[in-house]
Amino acid sequence: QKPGKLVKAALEKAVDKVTELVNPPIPGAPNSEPPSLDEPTEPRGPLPPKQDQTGPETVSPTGAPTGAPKLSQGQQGDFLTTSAGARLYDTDHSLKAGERGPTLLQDHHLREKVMHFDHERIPERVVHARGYGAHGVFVGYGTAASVCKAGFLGDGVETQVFVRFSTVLGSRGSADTVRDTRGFATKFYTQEGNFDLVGNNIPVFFIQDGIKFPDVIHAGKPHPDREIPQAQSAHDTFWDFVSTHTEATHHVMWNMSDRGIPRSYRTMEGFGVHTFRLVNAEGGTALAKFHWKPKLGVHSLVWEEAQLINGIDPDFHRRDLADAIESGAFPQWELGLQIFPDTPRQTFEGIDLLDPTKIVPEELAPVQPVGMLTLNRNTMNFFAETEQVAFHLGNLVPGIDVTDDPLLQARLFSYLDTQLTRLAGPNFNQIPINRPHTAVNDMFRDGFHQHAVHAGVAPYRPNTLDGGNPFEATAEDRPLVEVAQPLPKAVKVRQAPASFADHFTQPRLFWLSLSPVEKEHVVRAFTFELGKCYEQAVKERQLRVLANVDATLCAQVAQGLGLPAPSPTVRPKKVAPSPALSQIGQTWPTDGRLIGIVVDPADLDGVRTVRETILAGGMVPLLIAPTGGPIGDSGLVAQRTFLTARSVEFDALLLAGGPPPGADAVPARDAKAGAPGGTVDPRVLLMIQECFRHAKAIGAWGTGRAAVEAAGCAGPGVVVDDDASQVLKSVTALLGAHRVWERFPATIS
Ligand code: HDE
Repeated sequence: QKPGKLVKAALEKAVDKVTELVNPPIPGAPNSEPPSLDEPTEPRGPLPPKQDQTGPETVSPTGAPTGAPKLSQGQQGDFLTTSAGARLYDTDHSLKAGERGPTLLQDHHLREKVMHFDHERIPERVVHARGYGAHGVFVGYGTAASVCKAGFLGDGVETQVFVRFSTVLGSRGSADTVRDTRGFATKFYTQEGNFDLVGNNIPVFFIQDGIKFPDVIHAGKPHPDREIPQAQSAHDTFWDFVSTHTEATHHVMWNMSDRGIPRSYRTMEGFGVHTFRLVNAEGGTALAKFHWKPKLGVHSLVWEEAQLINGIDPDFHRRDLADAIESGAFPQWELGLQIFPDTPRQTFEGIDLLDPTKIVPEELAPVQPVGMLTLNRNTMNFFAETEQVAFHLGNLVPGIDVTDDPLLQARLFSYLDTQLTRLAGPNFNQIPINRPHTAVNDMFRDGFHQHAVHAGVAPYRPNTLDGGNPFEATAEDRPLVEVAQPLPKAVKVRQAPASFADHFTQPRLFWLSLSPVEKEHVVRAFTFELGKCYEQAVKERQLRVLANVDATLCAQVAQGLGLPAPSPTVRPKKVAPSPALSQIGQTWPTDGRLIGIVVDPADLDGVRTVRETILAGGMVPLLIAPTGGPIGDSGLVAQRTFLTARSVEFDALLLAGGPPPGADAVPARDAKAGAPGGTVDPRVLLMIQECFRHAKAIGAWGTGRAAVEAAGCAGPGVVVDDDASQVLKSVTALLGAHRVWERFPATIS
């Protein structure tokens, strides 16, 4: 083509686009029914558009609105624009000298688009990189008033919160159900400023002094030569570290227990770990530990299940949380406090409260409920919220202060420091998710990513040019005041107190508090993890550590490793078990539990009734059929197929079935298994067998029983009956105990 023709064609195209711009097509009515939000697992149309996220008004130092637009400006208006707001007519073709010609440097849109894309990733967190967040509300009970004056704990006071759950070791794209500690970080947007409770699901930590944090993390992260293994503690450097640092033993016991593989974020406890100092309205102080108690109980996966899930659904925990919130099954945790007198020794019943490797058993200091957290809103944008949220345990409010726990003290430095790099500059508290929901009037200025438009001229104190603003708060204005804690007479040393030296009594306390099944799981976890190590010396050293915890534990792990069990080197102290540490033995609500139903065309009425009863009970039914789509003309839709379903997704499994052959005219069933001749599809068999192995309740009615029989599964927790509703009733009752514990072989008493 001649250049003239090319120019003409380009011009025509541009004119067409501009005409379209000037006369934009009228947005049509939504092309689908308004989607129902009550059951996220059903196929459905797109969600309604979400409101744009707006940050608080930008305020000048004198408190007057600056008139500047609100912070968040995502997706305003209908048209695609440049970041400077110019409307664009084409984002699919770069500007070229002719259709086949070179791309022109002047194409600002191309350069801007690619430049921005190139910089979309920010450094992941150095620990806790993989996480998932949700919004919620915290309501105080007022029961903490005698010990803590924090306004958000007041009776009926509602405070917005954002919670981020995380694993510790894995990278941002790692799997959810690895064996690891989980982070449980909560930002309370209180009227007195943000309070961050940055806790874990394990109440103790690996180390007693923050100076060792880089060491323990270097040991836990993948080996530096090959960057293997990802998100695992089952490797030599981890066990090399913990076996040479016996202070880590208590945390390791928890990690190797079922606590290291939670079923869901919703079924995890949370702990502030450190002891904090509380102040009441009269200025009196008390020491306290924070606890989050999940309303659904503490519940875990079994190890084989966790490993399978890592491949089958690496997003298992985040999906579970988001689905539950979207379906209205809002997860709840009660905040509780263990309160101790603030004595000069800072100990309770002989336990050093400044040692973060120690708990205080609940039997000695009960957890007193002070408020309720409800997570009720999913994030709108993962990056903006979950990725950019910046927690810091220095974010305190009047009534809560830190203690001299040397782990806590190092953390006070680390979080600010790490955010500087991760969020590229010092203004990260201006990011919408981090902004307090109360007036901010600091004298910090400028810096990368400064979003506030400070109108004053005198960011210093005292000043006369900004009318003296900002003013310092007086006692009546509820300022954040550090407790005037007297210091012990001391000399500067790099030493730990003698009370930090007992590394075995509490690991033993934990072990002795577990039920036989839980102990069995701990033995298997140690055996698995050490079995993955290559270095014989590491395994032997860790066995010597276990010998000082408990002889049975040590002997069983040693047997699994094929090594001799060493003798203890430390005489165990007498210790009373703490029943509160066991996860087994109670009945819990079944809200949000997932029940798989292998449908049978011979009993669609039964399936429909069971499905409705499950929904009415606040649980989630998932229909599994040989193929996807509508199931006959029943109005039911298959949510999983034999190809997409795997047992690990369900908390219980039901197998529907018509009346037994001969009972009436219905032919022998073959549709359940989707296979001819009445043989059971091997994928259904596998589902039943895995559920059985993982101690899940299984129910079958009618000819559904045949599949259970074919799988060779019988015994406790396998419910068969002709009446579907009876089966469901029994299975729901079993779910309340989480698992059919009797199914695990108990070799330890
Ligand atoms: Fe953290 N920790 N930590 N940590 N931690 C971080 O801060 C650190 C510790 C915890 O969802 C980092 O913003 C040191 C105990 C959670 O964004 C970093 C020490 C507990 C999260 C950091 C500890 C925690 C972090 C990495 C030893 C339980 C995720 C990214 C002195 C009480 C927060 C970041 C989120 C994150 C340092 C020990 C909990 C590097 C130095 C003990 C839940 O600053």
